[in-house]
Amino acid sequence: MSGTNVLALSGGVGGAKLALGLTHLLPSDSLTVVANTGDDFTHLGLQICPDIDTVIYTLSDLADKERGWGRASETWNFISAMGRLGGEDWFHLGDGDLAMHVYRTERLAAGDTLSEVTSDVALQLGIGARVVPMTDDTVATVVKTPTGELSFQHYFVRDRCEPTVSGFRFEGIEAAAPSPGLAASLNGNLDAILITPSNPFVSIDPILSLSGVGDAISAAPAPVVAVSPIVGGVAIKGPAAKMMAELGMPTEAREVARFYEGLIDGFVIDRRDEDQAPAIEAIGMAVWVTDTVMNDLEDRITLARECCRFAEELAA
Ligand code: FO1
Repeated sequence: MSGTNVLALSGGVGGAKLALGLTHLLPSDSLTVVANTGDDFTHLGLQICPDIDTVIYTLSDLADKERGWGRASETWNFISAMGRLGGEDWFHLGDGDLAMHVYRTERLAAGDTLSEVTSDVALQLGIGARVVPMTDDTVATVVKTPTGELSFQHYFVRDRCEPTVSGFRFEGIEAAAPSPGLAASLNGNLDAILITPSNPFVSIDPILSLSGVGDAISAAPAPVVAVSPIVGGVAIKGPAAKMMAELGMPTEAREVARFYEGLIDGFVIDRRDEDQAPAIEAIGMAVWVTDTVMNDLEDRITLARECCRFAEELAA
C-alpha cells in the first residue's frame, strides 16, 4: 500500500486503534490523522486535549490499553494531592500525563498553535504519521439534556454519561478554521478518507462541522469509507449506543450509516451485523463485512488493511 495517501478522522480510543493499524501498513508520510478537539477544555489552568493525546499515546505505544486514555504504568500522586486539598479531582490527571498538559499549556501561552505543539510532541515521541488537531481555534462540544446544557467533560467524566442526551452543539464552530494540516490533506492528493469507528455525534461530527470540511469530504474524488462503531447493537466503547437510544434512533449499524448518508461511499460493518447489509446498500453506499472489533494489534492492522482494500475497490 505504499504511495497511498490516507486521511483518517479520529476521536479517542476507537479512532486511535485504527490509526495504529494504519501506521503498520502505510509509509509514515502517507498518513494524516486528524483528531477531534471538541472534547478539549481548560481544567486546573491546563489545556487538556483528550483525543489528540489518546492518538499520540497510542501511536507512540505509551497508552494504557485497558483504560484507553492516558498513559500506561501511570501514577496518580498529583490528583490525589489535589483531592486532599479539596480541589477538583474528578478528572484524573496522571503524573506522567500532567507533563503533556503543562508542556502544551506553556507553549500555547507563548503563542504557538495547537498544530505546532501537536506536531512537535508527535516528532519527539517518535511518531512518523502526521497527527493534526481538527482546528487551532477553540471549539467546545456542549451536550444538551432535558435539564440544561453540560460541557462535554462534565457530561462524560464527572457525570459518567448518565444524563439523558437530547442533542449537541459545537460552540465556536462557525468561527473555527480547519487546521493547516487538515486543510492541506483535504487539498492534497488523497487515495482514501477513513472515518474511524469513533462516536459519530461527538467525535466525528465536530470535524465534519468545521467550515468547508463536510463539503470537501463529500465532494472528494477519493473514496470515503466509515467504520461502524456499533456492533451487534452496542458500542464497542463509550456512550454512542446510549446516545442513539436517547436521540430516538435504533441502536444499529444501519442508523450510523444513515447518519453519514451523502458523505460516505462505503460502510464497514461487523460480521454480526451482516444481515443489515442490504438495508445499508439501499441508503446508497457500498458495504464491506469483516471483523471490526480490535482487541489486539493484529486486529488493528487487519481492519486497517480491510479498510484500505475496500477503498481501493471503491476507487477502481
Ligand atoms: N476519562 C474518564 O473516563 N475519566 C477520567 O478521569 C479521564 C481523565 C482523562 C485525563 C486526560 C485525558 O487526556 C483523557 C482523560 N479521560 C478520562 C478520557 C476522556 O475524557 C474521554 O475519553 C474523551 O474525551 C472521549 O473521547
